[in-house]
Amino acid sequence: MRRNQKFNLTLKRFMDRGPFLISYLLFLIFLISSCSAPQKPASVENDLIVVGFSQVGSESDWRNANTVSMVEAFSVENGYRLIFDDAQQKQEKQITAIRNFINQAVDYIVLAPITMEGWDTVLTEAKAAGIPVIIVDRMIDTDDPDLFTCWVGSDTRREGDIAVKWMEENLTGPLNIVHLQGNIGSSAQAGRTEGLEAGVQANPDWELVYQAPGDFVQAKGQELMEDILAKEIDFNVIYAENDNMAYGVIEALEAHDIVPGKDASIISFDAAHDALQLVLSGKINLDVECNPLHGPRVRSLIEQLERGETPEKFTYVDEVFFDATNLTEEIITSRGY
Ligand code: GZL
Repeated sequence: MRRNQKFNLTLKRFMDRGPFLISYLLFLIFLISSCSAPQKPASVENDLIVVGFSQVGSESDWRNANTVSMVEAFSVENGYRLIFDDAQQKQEKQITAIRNFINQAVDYIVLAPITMEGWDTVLTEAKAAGIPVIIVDRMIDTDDPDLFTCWVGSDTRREGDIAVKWMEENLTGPLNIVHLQGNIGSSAQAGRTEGLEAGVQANPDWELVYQAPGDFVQAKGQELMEDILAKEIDFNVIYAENDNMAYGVIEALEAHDIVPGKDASIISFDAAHDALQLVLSGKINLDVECNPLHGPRVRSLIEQLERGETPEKFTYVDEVFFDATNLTEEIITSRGY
């Protein structure tokens, strides 16, 4: 549906809502016309592609880098007006944001879903409104693939498999593994957990001695590590499902004179800048990349759709891993996050 058709639809909805809204609209027009601030010429505003982006939150270095990438991609200079919503890690806030985007008749909805379940109802509303939905980063679980146009993100099960293969090749068993998980029910947590649990099944001298959700948050990672130390659980490997939880683990270990990366091996995910510095310093033994720079990727998908093309339904990002053998300061400074 074109933007002017949407405008008519929105106007109809507006007019149907009675005289109150009409007088409110007249008040708003008066208010805007009396503002002295220079307004962009209507022709420019009208030609911008309006994108409503529902972001998970700001829980990690990864998430913040993802937000910056999206904001930079959907700039006015690039021909977009971005309506950004930070859901503060609450699915209900994401659902509300999507409904607001529908009411504003945006041209595209981009959703970074905090969890896999619970999207069918609101995405059905978006479909009924004729607004294409692009899913970015994590996956959703739905029986109706027509509820979203396309998806771009990481294969987190593959990330877990990369970590397990590295552990098999570089760590000598028996391994007593502490497992700190991300948001339970997110595809990022599910994939990395599945990878580790398959590794434990395949290696008889590996044992999961502790498993708990740290929600991808540094403070929770530190809290869980303190709990493990207080319980005097015997461990020699920590598998943290993101860098921020690994930062918290390292703080707790060092507060107890335990040398991270040596007294206990640390496996992490994301490969954020600060974490790669910790790989260089030997405090993190392996960091599996999960690339957050999705802004240009999502913009490319939208531009295909604007040209009337049909993008791939699923686009996976190529990712690598970093350890002491393949990481340099130059690589760290050359990376975008
Ligand atoms: C991964 C992404 C995860 C990161 C965390 O695709 O969803 O969420 O690994 C982030 O750092 O919080």
